[in-house]
Formats: sequence, structure tokens, C-alpha cells
Amino acid sequence: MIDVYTWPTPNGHKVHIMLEECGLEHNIHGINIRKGDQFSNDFLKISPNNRIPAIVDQVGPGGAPYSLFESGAILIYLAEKTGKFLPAEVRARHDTLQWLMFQMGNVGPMFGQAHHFRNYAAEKMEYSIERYTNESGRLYRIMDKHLGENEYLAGDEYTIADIATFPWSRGPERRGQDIELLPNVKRWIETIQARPAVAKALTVLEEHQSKPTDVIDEETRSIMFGAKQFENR
Ligand SMILES: N[C@@H](CCC(=O)N[C@@H](CS)C(=O)NCC(=O)O)C(=O)O
Repeated sequence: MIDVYTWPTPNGHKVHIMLEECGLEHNIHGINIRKGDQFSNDFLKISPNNRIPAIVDQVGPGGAPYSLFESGAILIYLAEKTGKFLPAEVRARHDTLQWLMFQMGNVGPMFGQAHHFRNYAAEKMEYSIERYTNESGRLYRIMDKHLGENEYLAGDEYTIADIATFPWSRGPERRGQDIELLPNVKRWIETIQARPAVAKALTVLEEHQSKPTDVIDEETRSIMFGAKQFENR
């Protein structure tokens, strides 16, 4: 049994998709990051960076419980545990890890900044909006070119690289991008969201899913981006 500490965000959805795809038994524990659940001592013990997702595998290596944070590390762990979605062949394996790192180091952080400055920042700063919208466009175009030559990010097979990147890539209009200009990304998004495991995973805690129209109140702003976030713990 795997305990998942999570929230319906792109990083949370990566793990929800992987668990559904692998058919692993799991319990969902909602960590409401808008209300500050991520700062509780119990959660910080398993996720010292006060971010979701985190997991505790009750039957980890050697049969003892094992906890992990960082979605990329969780995907690799679950892939190795199940032998699924991370090819064994050396080139295919490293192609997968390469695109997984592309997501972790580029797509997630840059798209996250685009969301922040376009939707959440109290002050609308033209420079920051333009910088992260342009950077998001650049990353989408890299994916679009690559997906024009490959069915999935790591080649012919659906892997943890796709599982990590899909939840961040859907709804490109949130990052100021026109999906019609990204035909290969569009085809890839549609293929992945038609998978039953993905459709099911996207319903996890869906009543708490944030919408572009959400208004952020002062308490949430302090928790997510202000004094509460930067307190010494
Ligand atoms: N690199 C981390 C990023 C995780 C992350 O940024 N999680 C966000 C939600 S998508 C979060 O928990 N935010 C809580 C906070 O900012 O306090 C991962 O991939 O797991």
C-alpha cells in the first residue's frame, strides 16, 4: 500500500497517473497547499521542501516503509518498483530520463512562473509576464518539433517522461500559447488524455482543482508566496 500526500496540481497529477497506470493500491491524503497543510511538522518529515507530492511506500525496499518527495524521483521509484514505463534497454532508458529531466528542470519551473506572473501575482509586471510566456512558447515549440518526429517524448513508447510532462502541458492557453500552432503537442495531449488511467487520475481531489479565474485571497497569497512561505522552519 502506498500513501500519497498530494493536491490536484500538475506535480500531484504525475503521481496520480503513475499509480493508476501501474494499478498500485494507494491511499490519497489531501494536503491543501492553499491553507498551509504543507507546513505541518508531520508533512515536513516526509517532504522537507514543503511541496506536494510525497509518498510513503508501506512496503518499501527491504520490506520496510520508505518515504520520498520530488515528483521525478517518485516516478523513477515507482517505475523501478513495477518494471513499468521506464524501458530497460540502455538508450531508451536514458532517452526517458533525459526528457524527464527536461520536464523537471524546464517545463515545470518555467510554466509555473508563467502561471504565477500571468495569473497569481498581485502586481501585473509586463517584463516577467513576457519573459515566462516567451520561455513557455520556446519549450512548447521544442516539444512540438520533437513530437513531430516521435510518437512519445522518449520515442515509440509511453514512459514516465510523458507522465511527468502531460499534466503541465495540457491547457497551453494558461501560458499564453495557441494549441493550434502546436499540432504535434495537440496530438500527443489528446492521445494521453484518452488513456483510462489518465482520465481516472485527473479526478483525484478534482473538487479542489484551481481554475484560471480563481481569485487569491490575502491569506492564501501569504501561504503560497509571502511571509508564511518564507518563515524559517
Ligand atoms: N520539484 C517539485 C515541485 C513540487 C511543487 O512545486 N509542488 C507545489 C504544487 S504543484 C507545492 O506543493 N506548492 C506548495 C507551496 O508552494 O508551499 C516536484 O516536482 O515534486
